[in-house]
Amino acid sequence: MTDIVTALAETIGEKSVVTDHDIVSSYLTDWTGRFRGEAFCVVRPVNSKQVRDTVDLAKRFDVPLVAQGGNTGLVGGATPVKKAIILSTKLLSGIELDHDLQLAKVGAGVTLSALNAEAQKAGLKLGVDLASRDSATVGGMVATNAGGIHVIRYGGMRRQVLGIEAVLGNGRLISRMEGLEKDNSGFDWPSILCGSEGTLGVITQLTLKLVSVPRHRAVALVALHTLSAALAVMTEARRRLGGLSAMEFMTSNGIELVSNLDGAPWPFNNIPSISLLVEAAGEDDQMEKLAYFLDSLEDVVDAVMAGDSAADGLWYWRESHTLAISRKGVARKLDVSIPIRAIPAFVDDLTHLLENDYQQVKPILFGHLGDGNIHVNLLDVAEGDTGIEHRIYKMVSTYGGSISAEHGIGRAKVNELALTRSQDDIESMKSVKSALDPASVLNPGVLFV
Ligand code: 2HG
Ligand code: ZN
Repeated sequence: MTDIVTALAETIGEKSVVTDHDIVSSYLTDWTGRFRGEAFCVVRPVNSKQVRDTVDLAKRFDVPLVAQGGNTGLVGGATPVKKAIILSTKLLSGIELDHDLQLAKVGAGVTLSALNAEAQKAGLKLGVDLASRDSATVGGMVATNAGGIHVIRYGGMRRQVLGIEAVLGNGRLISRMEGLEKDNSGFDWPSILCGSEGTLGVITQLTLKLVSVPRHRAVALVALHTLSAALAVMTEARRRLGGLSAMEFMTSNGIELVSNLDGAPWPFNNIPSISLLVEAAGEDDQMEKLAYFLDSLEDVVDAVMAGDSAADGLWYWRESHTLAISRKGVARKLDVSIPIRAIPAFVDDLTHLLENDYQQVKPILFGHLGDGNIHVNLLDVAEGDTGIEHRIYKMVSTYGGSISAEHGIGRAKVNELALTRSQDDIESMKSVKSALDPASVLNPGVLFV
């Protein structure tokens, strides 16, 4: 009997099916190094027809199919739970821009940086931005409904998608690529597929909205004593800082780790308990506006500012967190959403829990304050201890938050979903899954148990 690898090679061509052990193994570990999987081969389709053929064969041979973009996910969502075919979207790489309508038609495997490099020529960019921009693909960003650093201004990935093409698990090709701003002719496929983590369909192409690149920006790094003071700055910024485009917070543990990278000197004499990064962007010079805004604030211990290209120097402190943490070990990554007003109380409770029951654990908290999104990174958790995550997620649920703000559920949180989604909710999601992927070939073990 023909095996799946031979059938794939015969159908979509040997060149598109990789079996070389070293190459295949580079797809089998997630970015964090925490999740590993096994694969029969890696398929690299160059068009939607090859994707469809791959899905059909996965169904015929009853073999799981896992789509993978840049492999930058942090919850193991693109690393097979059961031995699978990995479908790499990397060669789905077309980019077509409509400058006047500010739209991009792109292959799912286009990286965010590649899209922005093209869009930049016309003074445009994608509204969503994140530190893994050089590797993260737009298909993966839609599949996980990525958020990033400018959600406060432009919204997350869901808000950027005007059209989608995907091969569903049932083998059907959905193509709604026209980029219609208005289309109420039934279910909205971008909404259904956004955040579905490769469990309903393989995204092949997208029509994305672009935004104008603001001519100027200014960034301030603000030293504060407390998170409540940071929330007060945010409330004021929302009210009075017209160009507000980012509001990110960091804590002293994280700044210390980034300092150890020796990439730049920390701009203050001391490391404050809270550092807030505030960015304003717009058509006119932003430095004066931001300085005026900062001057009007109480509770600011210290602040430094940088404009335009120098702003990246301050962003360095925020964007190097993930790397600096990974240099210290494999962290438990709890990307949680908390109702904004409850953030200080939640962080207090979390600190008490760790001080009382997990003294050896080193927490690093940072994230997108404007979105109520805290990246709780935990280093030095005892191997095999899942109780710590469960207790924190339970705490999140008592605050009315979500156990995943922007990274997804993946494999990492699959047993915790019921903490912040009801049984009716989960069963209804499962019904959608079995309608669109009846044989359950797409990414089994991710999102649902
Ligand atoms: C970020 O905001 C990313 O930098 C990664 O979402 C967060 O490493 C993390 O926990
Ligand atoms: Zn983030």
